[in-house]
Amino acid sequence: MNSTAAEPELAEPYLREWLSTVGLDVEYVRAEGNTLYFLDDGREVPVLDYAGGYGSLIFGHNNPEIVAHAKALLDGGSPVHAQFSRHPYANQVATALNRIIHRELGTDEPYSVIFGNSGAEANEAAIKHAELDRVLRIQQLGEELAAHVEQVRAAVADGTARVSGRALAAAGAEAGEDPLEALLAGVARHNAERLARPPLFLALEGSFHGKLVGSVQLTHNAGYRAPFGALAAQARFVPIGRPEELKRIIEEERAELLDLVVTDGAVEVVPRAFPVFCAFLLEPIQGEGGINVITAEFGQAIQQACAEIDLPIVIDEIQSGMGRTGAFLASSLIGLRGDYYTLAKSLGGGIAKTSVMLVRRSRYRREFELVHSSTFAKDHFSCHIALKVLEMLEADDGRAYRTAGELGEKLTAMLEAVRADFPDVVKEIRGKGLMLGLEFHDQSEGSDEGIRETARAGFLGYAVAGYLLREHRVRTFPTASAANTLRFEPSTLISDAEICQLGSALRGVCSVLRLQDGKRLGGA
Ligand code: 5B6
Repeated sequence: MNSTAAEPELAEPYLREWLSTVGLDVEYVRAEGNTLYFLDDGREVPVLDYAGGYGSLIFGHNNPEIVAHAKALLDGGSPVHAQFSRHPYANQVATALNRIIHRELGTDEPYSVIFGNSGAEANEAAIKHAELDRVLRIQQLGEELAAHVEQVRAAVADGTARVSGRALAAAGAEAGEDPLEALLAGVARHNAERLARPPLFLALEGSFHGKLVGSVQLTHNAGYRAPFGALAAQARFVPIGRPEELKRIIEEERAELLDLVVTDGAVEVVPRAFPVFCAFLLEPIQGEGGINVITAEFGQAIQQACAEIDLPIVIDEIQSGMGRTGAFLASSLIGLRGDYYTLAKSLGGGIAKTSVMLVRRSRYRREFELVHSSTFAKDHFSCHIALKVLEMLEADDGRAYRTAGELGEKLTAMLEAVRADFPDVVKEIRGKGLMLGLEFHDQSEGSDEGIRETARAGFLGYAVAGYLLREHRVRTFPTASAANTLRFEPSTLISDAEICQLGSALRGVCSVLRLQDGKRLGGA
């Protein structure tokens, strides 16, 4: 991975320097199953990969069945790009997704599918669609209100209604020479202020929904989000497991437009709910946040609160979905139902870059197809790979889901055993299926200066990852948002021996931390 004079290293020098500090700057030259290989003196060295492309490899690196399918597509000269033509294969992906989702959710409402190229792009499509829907709802509300103003004008003009002091007060208007004009001006002023408000999103603390301009505003980590706050709509972040906070935020932000009606000869002001919020985005299991699992109770509280204000829920299954937790959608395991779903990562079978945004038919706006597109989305190659992946997940009556669940239990049992042996080092094991996390106790008061400083700088997890790679040839990472938590997202091909290898590696690093052997750990 060293740069040469002939080939200067220009890409991300800052990131590279940092990776090198913790010993993660390795160039991998080959990959298969759960193994990546780098070269040492021309010899291939295997590394057991628990990072799994951040959850992109449900069937492992270069899965032979998927690779053979890809080769056949390329050899057959399949038309990768044929925009603005019929895409029956994209319809097949949509049909397959609907079939699976209907089975898991026990519903038959169809979901329309919009294709993209990355996870963030799928979330941006959901954000855009939800905003289009909100804008069209506001437009309809505006038209109703305008029609009512005309009815009121007519009723006052023909003497069948008069403006009451109560109506003027409700509109914050002073009775002048012409009470109707004063009322209408007060109502217009009130409504214009509400209508000028930008949309607001709800998301969870610890969330990660991507790093593009819209989605990064729904990603909780301020380091990623804050510099770009002026570029897009903002979110209010709800602490996990705190439904009362969700209610408080909704209450704090709620707004009403003023409508006018004629009742018993009087013009009255009637409040109408104004959709301040655009959507609530959430991951059923947070990845970047440090493997935080949403409980069924909190899921239900969110579902109910959103239903009360008719707020669509976007379930981001980009990392947790595609069978990783033992079900196609992790959210189905807690009975949470989304108006939208986003999927990416493993949908591309580890070789294609593809994503989808699904929106339930009753919320779908056909106009969206005219205002949203992407050159590379919905291409023949990725759609066929996605179809293959879905077929493999569903094969043998869903064997892959069962395998993910069973392997997850084995992996969890191993991680719990490590915790039981090192309760002073390991704080908690979290997650479901093949999306697991191990949190270390805080080491910022450790007796070894190196370990203490590494922990204080927020690099403990990366130093641990460097150690595991160097000493045990195991690849796993923490996240920028949860520096003490290692993540394990292997494929369904993980073997008992590979689970044991991770166990030994973790015991190794736990001993280093217990003994406060900073030299051995290495790090920042
Ligand atoms: O495909 P894309 O990255 O745009 O997907 C965004 C996204 C992700 C996700 O997990 C969820 C739930 N929603 C949207 C993708 N996560 C990617 C990720 N990448 C890194 C670290 C993470 O914790 C998560 C990463 N970090 C450093 C270098 C490269 C990747």
